[in-house]
Amino acid sequence: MAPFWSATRRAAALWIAVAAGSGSGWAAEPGGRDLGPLVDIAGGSFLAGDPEGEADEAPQQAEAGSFRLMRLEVTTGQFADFVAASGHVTDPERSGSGYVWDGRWRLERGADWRFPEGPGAPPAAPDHPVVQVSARDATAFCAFHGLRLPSDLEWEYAARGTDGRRFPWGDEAPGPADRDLANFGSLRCCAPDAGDGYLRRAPVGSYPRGRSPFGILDMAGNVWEWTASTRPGRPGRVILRGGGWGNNPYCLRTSYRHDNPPHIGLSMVGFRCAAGPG
Ligand SMILES: [Ca+2]
Ligand SMILES: [Ca+2]
Repeated sequence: MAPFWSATRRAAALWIAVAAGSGSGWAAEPGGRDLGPLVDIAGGSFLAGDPEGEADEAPQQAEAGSFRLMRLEVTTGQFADFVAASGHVTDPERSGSGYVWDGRWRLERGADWRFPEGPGAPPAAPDHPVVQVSARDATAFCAFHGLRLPSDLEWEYAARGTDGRRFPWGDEAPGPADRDLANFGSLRCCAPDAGDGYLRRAPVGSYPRGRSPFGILDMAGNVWEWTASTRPGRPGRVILRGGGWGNNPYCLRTSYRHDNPPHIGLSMVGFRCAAGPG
């Protein structure tokens, strides 16, 4: 039996044990929401990087092993079930604040995964990608389900496949006539734009035309995704991939990287889990 399913049964048992005392006000589903499909990705050689990108995007042939990756970003609902079952307290909850974009990045008191823009703003929707979770929180969620975060290399392979395409759907950046490819913004950092239907986070899987060659959704945009990899030359900084709702297409490229410390949460950063080698 795959570790994912056995982990889900473990989650169900734990939910029964502790959900009654969680007191979060969030409705956790008995047994826990499952994580949706994990896509089988056969290993192979692929063209990584982008000749028009940053210094660390020098084109090169790379080798990826076989693994599996969630088809969708982890949702707030799935994270609520995890919290109810495990009692996990996130880094932003411990520190008392998370980073919010409102024309600039600033620490907002009380911003957490339930209230990503702060306690005075609307709560997160269950079908939206969870945000205000640190790399450590993301790692804990994946481990609870018997999974892990994807590596930097695995993430790029899953986003672009073997042919060196610059975006999950092909080489062309999304333009005014291509507003159903991804949820993104109009400045490198940052300018939210509702032309694609959403100013901030969109329900996961809202842009099927933007799927990767492996059929994985939202690899460009919606929320940045934590990886398991640290940034070479920047000790202690964890690589993020894919761009988010406030970033322009330059940051949505399959080879573009950003990095952050592992203990902070932001309103534009989430994750998805991997398994394997598959
Ligand atoms: Ca948008
Ligand atoms: Ca994403």
